[in-house]
Amino acid sequence: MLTRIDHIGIACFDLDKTVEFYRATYGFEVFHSEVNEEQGVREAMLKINDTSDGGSSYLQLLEPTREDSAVGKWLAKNGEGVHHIAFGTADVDGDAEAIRSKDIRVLYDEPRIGSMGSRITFLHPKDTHGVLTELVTSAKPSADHSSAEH
Ligand code: CMX
Ligand code: CO
Repeated sequence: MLTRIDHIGIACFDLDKTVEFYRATYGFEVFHSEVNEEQGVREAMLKINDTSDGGSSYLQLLEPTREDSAVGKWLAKNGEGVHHIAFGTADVDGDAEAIRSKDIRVLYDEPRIGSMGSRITFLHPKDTHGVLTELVTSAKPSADHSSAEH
């Protein structure tokens, strides 16, 4: 079950300048930052709030590490802006399979590693009314306690 907006992914050309914009304009601070080579991004997670399912909601600021990455290609075509939305779930495997059975393309056979050790997968934007959609199960044990047993 999808129980929160885990994050909104925002593509930018310069992560440090964009982080500074969000800090100076809204007061949001970096909660976590990392490079994910598999996804081809340098990213900063800005925590917005905790959620009633035991998880949290973030903004995910994304700078490509290479031009041929998903974010690099998207930026070259569209410029900066909202790149994807991510829903949080206790059971990314089960939810991805349920969605796949509705003939919506799930991009990975098995979830991959995302921010902060989470497990992630994506739905093809051409099958979701134009919105690149990510599903996330947080690595944090206290998060998503509504859990896979349902
Ligand atoms: N939102 C909406 N539509 C998108 C899109 C996006 N973010 N990215 C691509 N598209 C559209 C394109 O506009 C294009 O449409 P048209 O054919 O009508 O022009 C179509 O999808 C194909 O796009 P493309 O530029 O040829 O790109 P690819 O097919 O090579 O890749 C996708 C598209 C979704 C498969 C790829 O972006 C992907 O694998 N994304 C998942 C991984 C990812 O985004 N990682 C970065 C974030 C990591 C994280 O969140 O942790
Ligand atoms: Co994301």
